Amino acid sequence: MTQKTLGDFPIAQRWAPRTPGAIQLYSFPTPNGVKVSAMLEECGLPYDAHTVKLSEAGSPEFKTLNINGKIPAIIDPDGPGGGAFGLWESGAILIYLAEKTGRFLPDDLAQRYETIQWVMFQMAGIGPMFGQYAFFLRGGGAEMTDPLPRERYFNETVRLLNVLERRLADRPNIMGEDFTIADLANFPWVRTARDYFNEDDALGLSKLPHVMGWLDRCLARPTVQRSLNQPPRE
Ligand SMILES: N[C@@H](CCC(=O)N[C@@H](CS)C(=O)NCC(=O)O)C(=O)O
Repeated sequence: MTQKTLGDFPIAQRWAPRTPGAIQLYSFPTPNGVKVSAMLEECGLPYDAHTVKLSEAGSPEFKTLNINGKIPAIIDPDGPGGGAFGLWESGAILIYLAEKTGRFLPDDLAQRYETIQWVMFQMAGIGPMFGQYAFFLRGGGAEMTDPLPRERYFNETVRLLNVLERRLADRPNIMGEDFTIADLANFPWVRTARDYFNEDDALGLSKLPHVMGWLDRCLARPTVQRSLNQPPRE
């Protein structure tokens, strides 16, 4: 089978590569987007950051790369086997980049799967629950008079934050001494909760010192700082 090149991906016509040898990132600096830009920065991998506005995620051009119509997505011109390789779902991208570089995912099998477990905790729990809470607090669902959905997602958001608090009570990072993709998956959503959903300490973050200390340490990393507006909002 012939290997794909970047030119075989129709999305490259809409968002043109500037550095064709670099990983192409199609994204927006939302929490899901920042997970991947932070990982690319941490790994020191060269990348072309293409701004895909959320209104463009469902466009036919973007869906040629991600049939699911959501950012982030990447094309690695030097993918498995040497050909160009497209990938979406931020958790899958984190694991892929970790395996590609040998970084931020422990080699020991038990530790490796425990790290992936905390990535899945974010993908299946923190991301969807915080996202739905945001929708019923600030988005289209805020107009709803029935308090049930807002209360349900609020309770789940608080519960998940408290799970992280217990996990971080006796270790600096989710997996212990080492900073891993478990931290990279989780910190952007916790940052968003702190900055956008915690008015008057509604989520009780002031009572979660371990989560707040961990978030500050994540955000103090220069690589993470560089990732927070990648790709630029325009
Ligand atoms: N599970 C997906 C979620 C991706 C996602 O929800 N992306 C949002 C922005 S954070 C998006 O593209 N929204 C545009 C839309 O829904 O039209 C991932 O982690 O990659």
